[in-house]
Amino acid sequence: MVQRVAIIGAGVSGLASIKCCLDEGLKPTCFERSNGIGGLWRFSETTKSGRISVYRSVITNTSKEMSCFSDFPFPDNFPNYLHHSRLLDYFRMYAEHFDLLKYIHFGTTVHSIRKCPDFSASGQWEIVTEANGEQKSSIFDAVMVCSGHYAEPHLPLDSFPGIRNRFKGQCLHSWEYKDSDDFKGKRILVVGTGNSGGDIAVDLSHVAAQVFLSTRSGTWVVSRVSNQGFPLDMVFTTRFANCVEWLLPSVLASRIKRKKFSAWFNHENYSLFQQKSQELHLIVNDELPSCILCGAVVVKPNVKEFTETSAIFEDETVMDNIDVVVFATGFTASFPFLEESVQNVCKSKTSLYKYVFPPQLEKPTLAVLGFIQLTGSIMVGTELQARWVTRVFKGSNKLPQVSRMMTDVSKEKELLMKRGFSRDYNNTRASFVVYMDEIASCIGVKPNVLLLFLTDPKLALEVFFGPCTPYQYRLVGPGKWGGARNAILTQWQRVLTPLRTRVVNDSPNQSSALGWFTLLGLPAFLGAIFLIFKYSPQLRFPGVCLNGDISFWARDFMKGGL
Ligand SMILES: Cc1cc2nc3c(=O)[nH]c(=O)nc-3n(C[C@H](O)[C@H](O)[C@H](O)COP(=O)(O)OP(=O)(O)OC[C@H]3O[C@@H](n4cnc5c(N)ncnc54)[C@H](O)[C@@H]3O)c2cc1C
Ligand SMILES: *[C@@H]1O[C@H](CO)[C@@H](O)[C@H](O)[C@H]1NC(C)=O
Ligand SMILES: *[C@@H]1O[C@H](CO)[C@@H](O)[C@H](O)[C@H]1NC(C)=O
Ligand SMILES: *[C@@H]1O[C@H](CO)[C@@H](O)[C@H](O)[C@H]1NC(C)=O
Ligand SMILES: CC(=O)N[C@H]1CO[C@H](CO)[C@@H](O)[C@@H]1O
Repeated sequence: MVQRVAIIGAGVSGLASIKCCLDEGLKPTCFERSNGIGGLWRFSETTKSGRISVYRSVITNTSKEMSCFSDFPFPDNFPNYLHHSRLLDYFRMYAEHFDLLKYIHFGTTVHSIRKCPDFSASGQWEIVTEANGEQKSSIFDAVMVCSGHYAEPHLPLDSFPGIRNRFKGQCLHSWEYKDSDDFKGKRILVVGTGNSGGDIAVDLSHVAAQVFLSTRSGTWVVSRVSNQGFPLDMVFTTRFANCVEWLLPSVLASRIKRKKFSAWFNHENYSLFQQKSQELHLIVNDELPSCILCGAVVVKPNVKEFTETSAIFEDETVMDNIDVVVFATGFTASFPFLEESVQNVCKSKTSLYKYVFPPQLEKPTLAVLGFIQLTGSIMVGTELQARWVTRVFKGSNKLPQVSRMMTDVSKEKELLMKRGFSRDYNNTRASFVVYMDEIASCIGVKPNVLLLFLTDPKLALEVFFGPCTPYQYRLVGPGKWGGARNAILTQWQRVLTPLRTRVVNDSPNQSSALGWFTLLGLPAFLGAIFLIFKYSPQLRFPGVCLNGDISFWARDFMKGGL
C-alpha cells in the first residue's frame, strides 16, 4: 500500500505531482535543490553546472489557455503568451491556492535513489538527500521523478572539426546564454534551429554586426499569431483537426500542413526549406522571418569545419571573422541520482511505458514526469501524467503485465522508425490530442464527445471544434472539477480580455442569420466533408489548411449563432 511519495523537483511537474498526491490521499514530500518553485521558469542571472538555465527574453510558445493547470485557469488579464516572470507568478498562485508549499523541502538535493532490499515485495525506495551539507536517508513507498530534462547541455563538438583546437573565438552553449549584452557589434554563428536557436539568433541580431544561423536540415517556422490574431495553438489544436488528420492519408495531411506553413512566407526562398521527410520539424518564432528579410540573420547549411577565425560550411562557402559560436544543439536527459539499472531505462524516453513508467520494475512505484515532446504544451501533459501516476500508485488504476508493456514499448519504437523518424526518434513530438486522450483513457477522464452532443450540444461544439484545452479532462471521471464546463465556454473571453486595453467603438453588429444558416447546414456540411476526405484522397486544397480554418469558422459560428 503506497502512502509516502517522494517528489524530486518543484518545477511544473513537481507542483502538479504534489497536488495530485493530495487529491488521491497520498502523503507527498517534495525535494527541491534551489530555493524556490518554478524550475525552468525561475530565471536566474547566473548558470551553475547541472542546473537548468534559460535566456532573459524567453516567453512561452504555447498560449495560456492551452498551457494551464486543468482546474486552475490563468487570470483573465494575463497575456496569452507569457514572459517567464508572469508564468512564475501563476505558479505561485497555484501553489498558494492549493497550499502546496508546506510539502516542499527547499535547498535539498536528492543524491541517490535505490531500491530497498525487499523491493520485489514492498516496492519501496531508499532516498538519500543533502541539505546544508548534511546527508539524510529515508524510505519512501513511491517516487515521482520531476527533475526536468534541460539541465545537461548536449555539445557535439566532435562533429565539428577544428572547434576544439583551431577556432580562436568564443564558443558557448545556448544553456549559458542569458542576453545580448556582451555581444554588441560581434559576428556570431548560431548552430542549430530549434526553438532556442531561433530565439537566440533573433535576440542577438538586434545588437550584433551579423548573425549566421546554421541548420542541418531546415525547419518550418510558425508564428504565435494565427488567423485573425488568435493564438496559433488555439486555432489548430482541436479534436476536429485531429479527426480530419486521422481520416486523411498521411501524405496528403503533411502536404496540407506544408501549404499552410508556406502561406506566411516561402521557406524555400528563405533557405529554411526542410527536406521532404515526413517528420515536420517546427519552431515557433514571430521575428525570425523578418530578421532574415532584413539581412540581420543569414541562414547557412551545416558547418563542415572551423579554422582559427572562420567557419566552412558544407556547401564550401566560408564566413570569415567569426567572433562567437553559439551551440543551440539541445540537451541530454540525465538522472544521475537513479540506480544504474533504472537510469539506463529512463535515459531514453521511448523505453518508458507511455513515456512515464519503466516497464520492467517488479512494482510500478517509480515514474518519470514531463519527459515528452508534444505538439502542444508539455506542462499540460505533465499534469495529466501526474494524475495517472498517483492513481496507479494508489492502486485505483492498474498497469498491464510487464510483457504487455514491453511489447507496447517496442511497437511504439517500430512505428516511429517506420514513419521515417529513424534518424532521431528521441526528438519526435507526439500529437498532443492523441497522447492526452491516451493517458486520459487510462484514468477514465476522456470526454465522450458523442454523448456530449446529445446531453449538452453547446459544450460539445466547443469541445469538438474548439481548442483542446486542459479543462476538457476535468469534465468527467475521477478528479472531475465543477468549474470545467464554464472554463471551456469562457475560454475565448480570457483570450480577448488582456487585449481590450482601449475602447474601440464602431465594430459592426454580428449577423445572427449566418449563425442560423450554419446551424441547419452543419450536419450536411460535415457529412460532405467526411465523404470528400474518405473517398478523394487525391483532392488538393488551394493553399489553405482546411482543418484549422474550419475549426475557426465553427468557433465564429458558435459565438454568433448560439
Ligand atoms: C526554453 C524553453 C522553453 C519552453 N517553453 C515551453 C512552453 O512554452 N510551453 C510548455 O508547455 N513547455 C515549454 N517548455 C518545456 C518545459 O520543459 C516545461 O514547460 C516545464 O517547465 C518542465 O517542468 P519540469 O517541472 O518537468 O522541469 P523543470 O522546470 O526543469 O524543474 C525541475 C526542478 O527539479 C529540481 N531538481 C533537479 N534535480 C534535482 C535533485 N537532484 N534534487 C532536488 N531537486 C532537483 C530543479 O532545481 C528544478 O527546480 C520549454 C522548455 C524550454 C527549455
Ligand atoms: C516550446 O519550446 C520548447 C523548448 O525549446 C520545446 O521543447 C517545445 O517542443 C516547444 N513547444 C512547441 C509547441 O513548439
Ligand atoms: C535515443 O537516446 C538514447 C539514450 O540517450 C540513445 O541510446 C539512442 O541511441 C537514441 N536513439 C536515437 C535513434 O537517436
Ligand atoms: C447593434 O445592435 C444594437 C442592439 O442589438 C443596436 O442598438 C445598435 O444600434 C446596433 N449597431 C449597429 C451599428 O447596427
Ligand atoms: C528558389 C525558389 O524556391 N524560388 C521560389 C521563390 O518563390 C517563388 C514564388 O513563390 C517561387 O515561384 C520560386 O520557385
